[in-house]
Amino acid sequence: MSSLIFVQLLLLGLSVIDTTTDTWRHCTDLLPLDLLSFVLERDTSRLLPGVQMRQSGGVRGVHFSSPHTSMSFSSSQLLVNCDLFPKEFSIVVTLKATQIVPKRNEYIFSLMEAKKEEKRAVEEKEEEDDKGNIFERSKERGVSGEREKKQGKNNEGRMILGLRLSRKRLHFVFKGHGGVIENWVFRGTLADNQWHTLVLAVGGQHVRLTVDCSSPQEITPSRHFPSDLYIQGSRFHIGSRGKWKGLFSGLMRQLVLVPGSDASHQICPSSNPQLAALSVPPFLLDLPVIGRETNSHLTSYGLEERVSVGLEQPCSELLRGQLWFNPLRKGLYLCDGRGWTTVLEDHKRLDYVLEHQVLTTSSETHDVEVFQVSGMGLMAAMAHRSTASGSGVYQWTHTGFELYQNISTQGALALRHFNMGKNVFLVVSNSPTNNGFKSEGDFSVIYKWSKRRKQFVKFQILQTHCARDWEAFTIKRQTYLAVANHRIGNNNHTIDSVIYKWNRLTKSFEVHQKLLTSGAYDWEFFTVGPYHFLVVANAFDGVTTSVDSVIYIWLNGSFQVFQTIKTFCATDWEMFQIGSRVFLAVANGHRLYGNGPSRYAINSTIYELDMNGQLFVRFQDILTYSAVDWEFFSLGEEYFLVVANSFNGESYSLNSILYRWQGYEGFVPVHWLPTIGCSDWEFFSSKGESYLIYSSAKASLSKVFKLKIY
Ligand SMILES: [Ca+2]
Ligand SMILES: [Ca+2]
Ligand SMILES: [Ca+2]
Repeated sequence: MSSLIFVQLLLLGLSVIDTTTDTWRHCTDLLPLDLLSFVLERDTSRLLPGVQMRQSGGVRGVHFSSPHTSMSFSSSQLLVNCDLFPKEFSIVVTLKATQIVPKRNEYIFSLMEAKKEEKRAVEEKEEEDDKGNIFERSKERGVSGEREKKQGKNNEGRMILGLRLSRKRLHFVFKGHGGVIENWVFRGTLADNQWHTLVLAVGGQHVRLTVDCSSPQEITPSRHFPSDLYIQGSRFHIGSRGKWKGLFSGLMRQLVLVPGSDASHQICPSSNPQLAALSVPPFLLDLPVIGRETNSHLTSYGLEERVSVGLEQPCSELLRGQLWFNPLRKGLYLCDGRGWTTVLEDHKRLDYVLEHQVLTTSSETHDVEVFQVSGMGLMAAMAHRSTASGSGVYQWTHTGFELYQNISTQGALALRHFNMGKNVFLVVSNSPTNNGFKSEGDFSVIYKWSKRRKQFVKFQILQTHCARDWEAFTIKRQTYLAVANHRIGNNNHTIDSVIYKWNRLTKSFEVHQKLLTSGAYDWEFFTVGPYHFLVVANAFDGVTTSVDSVIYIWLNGSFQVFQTIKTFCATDWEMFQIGSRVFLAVANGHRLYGNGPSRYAINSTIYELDMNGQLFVRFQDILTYSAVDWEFFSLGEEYFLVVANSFNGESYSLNSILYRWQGYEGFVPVHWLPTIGCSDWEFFSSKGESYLIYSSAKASLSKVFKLKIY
């Protein structure tokens, strides 16, 4: 890292550098960051203040009614674990701006420094001279490389970078070398009341602006974009620079920051270049058809002004003819003077996620399992940490899960149900060793459901070592159990995990095969055609979290190595199929870097089975925050993955993210679900409704979400 920066500084011809630069971290391995979705979707339970949904020319965008704080967020929420802005990147914007009055500047977005409390007298003087707006003093002399002499006001945080629009120009403004504000200018009228998609690509030697996928305007500035643009403590403001002055007055449909590459190659050519899309917030995507073909006079303004957006409001005679768009339900409704009638509702699609139940548990929970028991209906078993009340079995009722049975456990980490014949079993691991060296009590218990007593009763005890997962499967009508032994004592991670096989004669599970694992965290069994696979998530070998996880294949009665895949504190493998395609997703927990702090914001990867090569190959990387579980499910014709993000390096309260399969583009985020110390997600259905439950390893609660489909 440091030598790379050094070479770049030589190229830039700089002689004086801040010596802290080489300890600052660049943002690397970043995926496209959808800034607009991030602000709009981070709270799906309400419509954000300061923003309205509007439609123009049959296309939806958001209008900013104020520079509200809801449109602002700390850069560290998206640019995690790094101090410097990416030195190469592109920005994709789709907007529609009406004519801007001369000398007015409007900000599409900005990144502002942290506010500084103290001001010096000298700066106060300068501020008076400045009359508050440094940019209006800029004289644009040429196409490129405008240099701002004055520096901004110190008391309210200065601009690090921003994209602003004036009547006939687009300006990319940033803090250049030595803190001098640079202003790169692209001529051309974008504020013409038409939709446009812009890609501004900043590279090492040049800057390119592509408008509507036409040939780009390129400038070669005399001074490059800095490779050491410090962003710690800074905030993004979408549609403004955090104040009324400069508020963007048009409509915005897309705003994506793409680190490391020129996104025009990803979105162009396009069949609809003015609306070429990389990532558009889901609720702006669906285009309601409202008689614009039939009555063209009404199209442009009259009708648009009559679409309101938000949560339900009363429909009265006053509002007759008013259209209302509900972003939560993604429905369009018409007020007939007495009530709302449905104009359009999106069918058979996951539209929103409702909190259905907050279940208070006796202690924190490491694992949850949902299953059917005949005569009882749907049940959930939860591995609770506390010894006092042990773990719990819950029964599903019309209001949600209710505690049904306590199971005596000590530091339960994992559980799994399985069926043999008509019998239901539950295996639970105990790990009191989790808190120190203490080997007694480090075992797992298999319970069998007693139909007579309507309880789980103890069936068999197996010696395990801080067991993190149990997997049950059948091969040729034989039942097997695999345990992921995490460690023995505090330090010994490279140990045997064990495959047990059911013996019909002794009516017990017996050791079938031992496999050497490194801090094993999860087993996943799956079958493709005639082949059976078992994959282990290896988390830690005692030195590093960067270890090989192993996919085994069943050959001649035992598992043999099929493929190894490098993982980083792997905690979960999830296999799923979409059509005939076979995928395997790993949840990566964290990466260790020498003696420095661990990185929790890292990629988790989805692999796809290449049938010809007979290997799993990388399909998509997804940025996760100490991911501990993937859960795949399908609803109607759609496929989803939800990730359990557990920790971002600072907090356990963060969003788990629900991704939707978009075919060629892979999985894209569609819902942000607030969680605390999320340890597991499970999908289940009951009476035609679909639900997700998550458990918390940091709070004594679990939450059930209902998935609404229209
Ligand atoms: Ca598993
Ligand atoms: Ca999983
Ligand atoms: Ca799960």
